[in-house]
Amino acid sequence: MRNNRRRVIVLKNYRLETEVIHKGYDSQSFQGSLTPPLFQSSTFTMKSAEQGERRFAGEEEGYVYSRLGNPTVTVLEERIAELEGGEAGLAFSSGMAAVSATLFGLVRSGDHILVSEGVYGCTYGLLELLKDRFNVDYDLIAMDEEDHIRSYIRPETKVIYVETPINPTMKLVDLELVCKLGKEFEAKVVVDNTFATPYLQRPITFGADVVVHSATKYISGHGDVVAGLMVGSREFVNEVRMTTQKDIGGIISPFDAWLLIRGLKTLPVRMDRHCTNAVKIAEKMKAHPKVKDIIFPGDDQFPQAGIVKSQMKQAGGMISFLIDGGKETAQRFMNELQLIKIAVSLGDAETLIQHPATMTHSVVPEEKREKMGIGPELIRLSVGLEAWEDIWADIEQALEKI
Ligand code: 3LM
Repeated sequence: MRNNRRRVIVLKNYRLETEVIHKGYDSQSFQGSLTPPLFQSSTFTMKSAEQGERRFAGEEEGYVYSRLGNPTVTVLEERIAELEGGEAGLAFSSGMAAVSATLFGLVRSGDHILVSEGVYGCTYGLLELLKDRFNVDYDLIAMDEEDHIRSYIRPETKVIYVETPINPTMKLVDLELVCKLGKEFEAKVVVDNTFATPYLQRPITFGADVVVHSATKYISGHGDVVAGLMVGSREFVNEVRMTTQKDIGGIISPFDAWLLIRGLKTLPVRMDRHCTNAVKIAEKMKAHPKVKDIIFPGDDQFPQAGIVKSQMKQAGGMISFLIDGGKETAQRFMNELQLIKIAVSLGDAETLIQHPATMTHSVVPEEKREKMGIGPELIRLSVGLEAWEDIWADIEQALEKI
């Protein structure tokens, strides 16, 4: 944070569990306030007209207007950059604001984006919008085989965009492989790290250029904020800050940034519990005769278990599963739940359940949905922080009723 008071520069390289609590904030610069102050101010006063001129000309550092920067938001941006291992961070009003500002910052008319076969429904919507209105083409492809990926790369391919784990099919993308191809073909690799969070997976350490997040999810962790984050090189972050973010305007509110700073402090402890709860629930589900299949990266028979091992610290807190009987049975099962809430979003303290084909991914045309692996039998569970025995008891009683 910029401030005239005594500033203690902390040079130590702490571990992630420490940086989620301390990075980007020096309490002694702010009258000893343990928590970063909330600068709930739209604008910043100048000492003189000349100072205003210098700040607008970029000749003097300092805050001007909260669409261009805000001290509370700066703490969050420095913190997420450190956690992801990138040079700089940028906060947004939603995950989609982060995804759209990133893509608008990277592509021009005539370019091509290579996309993992399966992305969040509104990211798919954005790709369609880019194609229809801005002449930016894209291909959704399985990214398991190197030769298959290579066969889709063209001279116009400027971005490789992946989610891993993919929402909601839980397929993984090998980050080392896509980053290698990105470098070879000079395409920027963008990774949506929402499902894993930097605690479980750090794409930049594999060579990714940009990481985006729906901070609405695990980073907030409490279901009370809609926000997005992006991390990349200082040059790219500055460019997005001063172009696609400044002029399109999807900035985070200082209060929401403050809530995310608070949420981030407990990210590692929350993630540990989400992950251990998910392992327990997945084991129980797998053994239940009414569950046709589970798709969970923590399962020892998960087909991409090798990728979990090579790039994730733990398998995460999301489980997708199938029960026989199509949409009607899936909905009947969901309606029988008592503790678990039917809601989109994920990563909250509360266990949430949703039906992707009719909810989060309903905007994706059926034939593309099927290709992504999102059929009417698929149900997505965001395992919360409750006692796993209570979560399982609720699932079990609902399964018994169908
Ligand atoms: C959901 N997902 O329930 P926001 N990237 C990923 C996401 O999962 C999401 C975004 C970006 C869900 C939201 S559906 C109406 C609710 C991997 C969001 C976009 O703009 O913060 O919602 O993030 O899967």
